[in-house]
Amino acid sequence: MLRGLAGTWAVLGALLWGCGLALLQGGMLYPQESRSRERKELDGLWRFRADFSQNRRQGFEQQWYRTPLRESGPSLDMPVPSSFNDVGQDGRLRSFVGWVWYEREAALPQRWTEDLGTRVVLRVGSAHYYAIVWVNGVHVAEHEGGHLPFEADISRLVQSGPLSSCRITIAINNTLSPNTLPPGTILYKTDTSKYPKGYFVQNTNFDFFNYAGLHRTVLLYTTPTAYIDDITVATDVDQDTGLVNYQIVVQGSEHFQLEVCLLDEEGTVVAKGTGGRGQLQVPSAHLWWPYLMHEHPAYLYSLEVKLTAQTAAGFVSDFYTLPVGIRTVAVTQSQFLINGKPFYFHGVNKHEDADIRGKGFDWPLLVKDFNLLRWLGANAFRTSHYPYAEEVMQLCDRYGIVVIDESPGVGIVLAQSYSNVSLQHHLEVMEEMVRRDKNHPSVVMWSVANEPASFLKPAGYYFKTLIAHTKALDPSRPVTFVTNSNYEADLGVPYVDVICVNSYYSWYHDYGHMEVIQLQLATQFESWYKTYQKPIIQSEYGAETITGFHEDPPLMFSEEYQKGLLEQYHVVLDQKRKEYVVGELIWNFADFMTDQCKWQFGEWNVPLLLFSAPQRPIGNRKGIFTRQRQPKSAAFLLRERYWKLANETKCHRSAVKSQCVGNSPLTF
Ligand code: BDP
Repeated sequence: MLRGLAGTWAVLGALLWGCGLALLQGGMLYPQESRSRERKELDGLWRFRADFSQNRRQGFEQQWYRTPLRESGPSLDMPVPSSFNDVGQDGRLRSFVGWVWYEREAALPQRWTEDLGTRVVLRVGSAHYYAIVWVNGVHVAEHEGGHLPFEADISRLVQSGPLSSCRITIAINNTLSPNTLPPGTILYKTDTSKYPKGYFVQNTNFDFFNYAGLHRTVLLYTTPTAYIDDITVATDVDQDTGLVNYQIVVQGSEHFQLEVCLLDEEGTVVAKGTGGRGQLQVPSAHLWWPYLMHEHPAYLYSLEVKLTAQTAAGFVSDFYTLPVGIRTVAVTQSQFLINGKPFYFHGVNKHEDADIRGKGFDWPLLVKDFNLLRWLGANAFRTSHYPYAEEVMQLCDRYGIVVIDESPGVGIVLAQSYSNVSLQHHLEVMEEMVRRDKNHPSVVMWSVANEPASFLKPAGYYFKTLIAHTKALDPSRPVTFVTNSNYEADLGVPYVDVICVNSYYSWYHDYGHMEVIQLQLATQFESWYKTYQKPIIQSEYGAETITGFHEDPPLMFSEEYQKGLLEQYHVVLDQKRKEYVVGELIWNFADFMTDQCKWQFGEWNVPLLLFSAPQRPIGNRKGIFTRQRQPKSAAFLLRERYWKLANETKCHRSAVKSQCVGNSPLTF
């Protein structure tokens, strides 16, 4: 039986999506080249300086943005995209908290500076956490939040005189407060017998390193002065006809025409339309199916949009092509449906994290990760615990990897982080996130937070408001947050569509006692289901493992223990997935960096010799792959399981067979 509102997305979503859009001001289309648009990436070496002054404000006091950075003091070479923390040899930079300054010159093509019909935009993919941007010393943008893009129209600046280049300065501050997302606190240590004057540290309540810097591409792109500002697509299916509802926002002209054209993968036009809003009908549509669920997963159409607009300078045209996957998402009391078929999430939680570059975007790493995901037979991941790079989402669309798209709402555990100031910011972050990711067919659910203290009194109002707002922004997708609270105490779960629950049985308690896992896990599922009658995803489970550490019978931290613990979970998951459990996501895809503390290893009394190079006694080792993406024993176990699950839940047996290439664990 379809449950209330949740079950009606497939129908209502298509009708209501226009309402949500009204809440979103301005678009954030991925910058692409087209007949009317150029793009110039500014990746490479930037000049860099960390402001080590006592109050971290010397850069503002001396106005470092007014002149080239080399004139106000020494600077370093800093690669972009990359975190700044791990590339240098200065230990102070690794744990630096405060303002850092980036700068580079960008050469400007003559047409960009002379053609007043060209709009030049500066776009920053991700600057963690707070950023201020100047072009030639003029303030052009400010942005809060480290994981989502922002941009500034700099046409006037670069077209104001004969310029062949411009100087871009970006100041970034990684300081977190109880009201930022994620939250954090600065702790001043005032005991002068132990700490120098003004000494402070930053505390966080999340388990990953607070890498900072310019993490994604910074670029310049152009559009005509009248341009396609935003496109929103919501799809539906009627019998075998695909319905593509579209809405287009134009800026820069009141007088324009829009033509839209939907092309299949062969380049054949399958539907056409005109105007800023409408529905395209695609008879015998190829649906967008998840990886391993269909013989042709991830089918993408192309929506070509052409704008012809009247401007003071005459008629201009703008072209933008959006990949479109036709699919539906719905939730029942016990199922998650994609295209009306039960979908079981078998996948991973990830982090944007790697050696040296930290959270910096890196194509080889990205492609390696997707190859590993497909090798594993994973059909889904959660963007734990913040939105990932846009290129990641694009690959998910192309490969059929289903995404639970999570906001940076991680570590919301202090009462102050439930204040109105925090809530207002969280609502804005959800707006930015929905605006950026709304058109990805791979995104099937929004997660507004991870493991908040959802048992605290203000959590009820907070999550009610946050989830309602997210649904208003996008009525076409279910909304959740990931909980580790007790089912009786959780005040946020009444508002979610799918219950996502994390547990670490026999890891954070009952150390070494894997024999209790089945009972505890079954009780967990039954309690949640009895209370809410909503589908459940085991959104995290796992164990820390040091590659090459073997103990049989299994001991904690050994490869055998990680495998054994997972196997205990799988027994219960196999029972409950026949009822209402709709997914399992391992924690974690790969080992990742965390703050230094005694927690990760010291407390566990693991022999020190285990930490000889290349192992380091830091970081979270719950990966089924190492940080360098090499498999631990558990990866092979999961691989066998995921391919088996795919085989059971596929729509067509041939679907899996055709993709079961190489040395896949399945036999036919
Ligand atoms: C969960 C968190 C995750 C941690 C994991 C762990 O959601 O971020 O890394 O535990 O402790 O509570 O490994």
